[in-house]
Amino acid sequence: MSSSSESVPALFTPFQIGDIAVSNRVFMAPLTRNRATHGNDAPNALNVEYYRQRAGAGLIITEATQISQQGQGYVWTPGMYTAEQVKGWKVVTDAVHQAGGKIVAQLWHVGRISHVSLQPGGQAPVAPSAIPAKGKTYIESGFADVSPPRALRLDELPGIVADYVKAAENAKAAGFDGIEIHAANGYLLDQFLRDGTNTREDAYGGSIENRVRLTLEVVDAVTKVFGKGRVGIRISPVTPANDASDSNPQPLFNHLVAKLDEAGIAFIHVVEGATGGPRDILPFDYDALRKAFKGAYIANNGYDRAMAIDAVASGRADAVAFGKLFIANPDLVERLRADAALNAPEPSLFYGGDGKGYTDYPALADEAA
Ligand code: 8OZ
Repeated sequence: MSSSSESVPALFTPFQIGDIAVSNRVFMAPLTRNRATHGNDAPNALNVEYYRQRAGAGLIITEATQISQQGQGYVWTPGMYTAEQVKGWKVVTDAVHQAGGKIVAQLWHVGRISHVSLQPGGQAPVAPSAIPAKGKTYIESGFADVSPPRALRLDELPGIVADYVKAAENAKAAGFDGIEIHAANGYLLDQFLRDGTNTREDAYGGSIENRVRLTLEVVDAVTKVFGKGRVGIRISPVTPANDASDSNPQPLFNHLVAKLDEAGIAFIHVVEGATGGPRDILPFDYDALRKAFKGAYIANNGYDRAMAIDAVASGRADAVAFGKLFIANPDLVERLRADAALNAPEPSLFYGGDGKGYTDYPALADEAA
């Protein structure tokens, strides 16, 4: 190996993720910020500035974006189902591309993690089974308990898949480089995957083969829109987020990832451990997923510079997605490359509000000025 290739860690080198060429392997994780336009949940000029500032990421994965009103669970999260939302996103993707970045949209249905005030007609949120989650959501008036869900009927599931397809078509029209299916963190697809939330007795519940069915149908359907080289998925095999649980996650996720490999999609994005929390909450063999999948493996959760450099250098991951560090450091790639000091994120400003704690974190260049 030449000395120059030894001096630049692979983390900072270009990579081809499916059909998407990225300039480095420091990715921006999806981050819910609740700053879409009030009233229509369309991205706005403030959101454009936020993403433009972070275009140095090898790949930006947008904040979770609902595929339908039924798929919304928190106030002021952006959607991908109206013309106004697509128009707003187009300005975001243009800005990121102009700044040399790449961006995929994370497509989201919250399932039971919602509140009647956010649902069409004030109806109950939907879920695989009518099992309420212990937890809170955030609505216009502040934190509220999530509303008890109703079980989706078998004849409603094609409509859910159709909503993903429509959202994928919209994401394509909005200029995204691809999409990430959100199948993590206890939202709808994860509720189908894991047996703590799925007690169905039809073809979508019971066996592992049945519980992965809806996720695989969604993957198959959106792949027809974007092509398999521009589709990825986020999973979180052991996270307890949103009251999620499974009695035996290793065979479940081994099977899912083997099927995703057959589908030939571009990447799996894996939340290792408890989302935003301890990495070692439960034993799980992530390398088994890595080995079962020929596409790219994006690692996430609690990585620092040394861990990320090691994960990519060792081949354990192709890229690492950073969340909180990207909130506070718009030029995170440059800072990590230079081993420069990092700004600390301000958690009280994560969800909702204006540019404070959103677009006002300084880049190194601003600090020098
Ligand atoms: C934090 C607050 C609200 C939603 C996730 C989409 O955990 C989220 C989320 C995170 O995937």
